[in-house]
Amino acid sequence: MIKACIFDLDGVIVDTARYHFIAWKKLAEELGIDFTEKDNERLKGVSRMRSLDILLELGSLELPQQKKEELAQKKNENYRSYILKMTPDEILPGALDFIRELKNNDLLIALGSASKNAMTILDRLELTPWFDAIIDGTKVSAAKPDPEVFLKGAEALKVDPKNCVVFEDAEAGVEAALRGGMKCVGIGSAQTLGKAHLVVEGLNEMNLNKLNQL
Ligand code: B16
Ligand code: MG
Repeated sequence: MIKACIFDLDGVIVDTARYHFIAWKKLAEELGIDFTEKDNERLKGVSRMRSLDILLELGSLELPQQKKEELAQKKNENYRSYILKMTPDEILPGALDFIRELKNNDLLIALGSASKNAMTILDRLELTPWFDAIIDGTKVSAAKPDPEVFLKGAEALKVDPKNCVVFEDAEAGVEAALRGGMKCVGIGSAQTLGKAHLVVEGLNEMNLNKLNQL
């Protein structure tokens, strides 16, 4: 029986990937690295530092830790200049309706995101009050596919992992949910998210009926 839903943020509730892309692209240009939208796909669901490592690998650049921290901070400041301008119009289709349906039926909801900017984004989207628990990149030490972020979500909600469903757009996130003993709905293509119990294109395709059939 499903008692709680845990949502990833980027790619599930909102599409921040384009802002991440603009900010990483600017940094790449400054470093003389060629960085395409296809390369950006590899950064989805991955932590900020790991994203920078992937970018540097693309340019065959090796830098000392302190320099890497400076660059990650620079990228984040640029990225934040975009997310600070976000509005509730940017909530992905169907997300708010589905959240509303869950709450109307007494299900609990949590956020399980790798982003350290998740609170800012939820506030900008005016979604914060809907969440019973928020676990973001500031509260976890192990990145997806480690299940830590989702297990902490279940724990905060006081719900057994087997009664939780995770919504995820990244392959590593699907794996994290399954490793945590939870049900998982993949958001995106069945080709990459095939291990999930169900794959849909977006939350606009979800409803309580489908949830209860998982
Ligand atoms: P930040 P999610 C992830 O969020 C993004 O998909 C990923 O591209 C980003 O690098 C990561 O958050 C860290 O974000 O730089 O804001 O801490 O999909 O787990 O909600
Ligand atoms: Mg994501």
